[in-house]
Amino acid sequence: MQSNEHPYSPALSDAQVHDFIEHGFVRIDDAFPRELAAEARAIMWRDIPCSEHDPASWAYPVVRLPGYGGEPFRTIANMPILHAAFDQLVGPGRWLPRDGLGTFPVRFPHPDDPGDAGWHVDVSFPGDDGDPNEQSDFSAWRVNVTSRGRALLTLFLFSDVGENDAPTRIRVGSHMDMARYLEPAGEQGRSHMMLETVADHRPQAMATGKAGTVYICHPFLIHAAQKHCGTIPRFMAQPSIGLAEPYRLERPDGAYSPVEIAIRRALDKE
Ligand SMILES: O=C(O)CCC(=O)C(=O)O
Repeated sequence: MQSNEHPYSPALSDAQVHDFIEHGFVRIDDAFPRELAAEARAIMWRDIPCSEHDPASWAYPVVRLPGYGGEPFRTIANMPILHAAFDQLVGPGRWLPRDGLGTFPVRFPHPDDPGDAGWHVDVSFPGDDGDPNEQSDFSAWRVNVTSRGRALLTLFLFSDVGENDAPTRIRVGSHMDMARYLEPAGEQGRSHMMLETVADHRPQAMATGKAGTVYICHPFLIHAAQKHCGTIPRFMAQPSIGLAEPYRLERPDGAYSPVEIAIRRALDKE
């Protein structure tokens, strides 16, 4: 496991950091090599119950593959440009490097609704009333205003994703609305959130790009999957980046990260 104790040189320009604070995400092209994306897809096709070369066999709108560790996933998760960006957005030493990437929702061109395309943020902790033996039941998991347990949401594109290829939909700037929605719930945060209408006035962006593109998102960014209307299956991982120490909305030394600055701005703290 690579350590993140030594800061990298900056990967993002000041303008990109500013955009991250305002819009809630930043896109990094060529964050990892296309060749590694192809290698990873070949591994994943072995676990998919249909044939890569026979579209007639694509019987499902979405197949969720379990998390992958090992190569090439470990290398992709730990590209220096990504670590450098995490340093800039979260703070050196404040986030946890990953061994691999989490689950992959692989989306296929298919007439059926995928059934999992609602607007949401990813939940990040089980809550004190959760059954410790049922940690895999995410239905009661929570999010709070300091994003306990989650530094960032990331979207790693493993196939070329155009407008028709089920790009993840993003409500631009919705992380600000989400911060305001979470603040009254305090430390315990919220679960079972219905976010269809939260930030629905915001413009939408699509997480398109070539294989090798990574979107780094504020943990409160409201996003949604969508039906695949193209021709090539879409491969994407959406791992969370964990926190090495909690985010803080009050720091005596004023050393706020861009993630914290966005939350503070939403709450009129700066
Ligand atoms: O597949 C996508 O585009 C997004 C999926 C997603 O956000 C999720 O599964 O939580």
